[in-house]
Amino acid sequence: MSHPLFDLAGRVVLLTGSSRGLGLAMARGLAQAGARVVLNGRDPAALDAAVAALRAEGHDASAALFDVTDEAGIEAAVEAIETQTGPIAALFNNAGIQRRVPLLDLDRATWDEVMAGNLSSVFLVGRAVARRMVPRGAGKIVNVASLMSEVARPSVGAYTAAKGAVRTLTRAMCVEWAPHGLQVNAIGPGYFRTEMNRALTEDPAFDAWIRGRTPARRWGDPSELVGAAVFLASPASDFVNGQVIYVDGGILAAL
Ligand code: GCO
Repeated sequence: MSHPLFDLAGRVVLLTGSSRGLGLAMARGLAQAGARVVLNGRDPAALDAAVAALRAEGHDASAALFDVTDEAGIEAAVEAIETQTGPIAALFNNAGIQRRVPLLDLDRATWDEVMAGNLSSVFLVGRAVARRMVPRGAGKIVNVASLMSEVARPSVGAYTAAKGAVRTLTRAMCVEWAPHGLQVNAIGPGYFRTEMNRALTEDPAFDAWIRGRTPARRWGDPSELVGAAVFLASPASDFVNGQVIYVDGGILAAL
């Protein structure tokens, strides 16, 4: 029996980029806490497979196929969710892309792609959902930042810039929407075993470096984001605003 402050029964939660990885793990955990999860992705097959898997586990899951960089598609999808599934109680802006290229070699098109997928998407989907939450006087928006919102490493400069902006956009959303009853916060994952990071986890030298730099001496498992996700989607966080909760094994605490 969960504490009533963490009960998500009946709450509609939209998670962008949730066909796999961190997004799917958070969706599964939120559904386990009672939420009616709406998964999003651009690949119909992957999205349908993810929804089917959650339904097979007994959860209330549905699909919303749209590109988080397509303004018109976002608007149509959010309207459809609100009318067909119900008012969105929580939005997780989780979708993101990684392009590992040193800044000296980075072309403008790749820079723009990273900014669109990691930052503009947070604004566009956040604005569409907030336009419906604000009149209701309630809603939760959780942006997925990163340990790269605070620190940098070579070859991921565009991603780092975007994730740093996600941290401050979270504060900007907070100051404008908290007066209307919304809570806007972020989760900052450290290094997790995901498909996006396969090139890193399978590199023995990088794997050793991360284990050495992380006080917990290991990579995170996507399921370990569920606690922070349920907290930020639930009544337990009704007076938490503009914050980033880092789930990183301690790496940001360490020199
Ligand atoms: C990298 C990784 C990192 C983290 C991500 C999680 O190439 O260093 O992709 O960016 O995995 O930031 O928050």
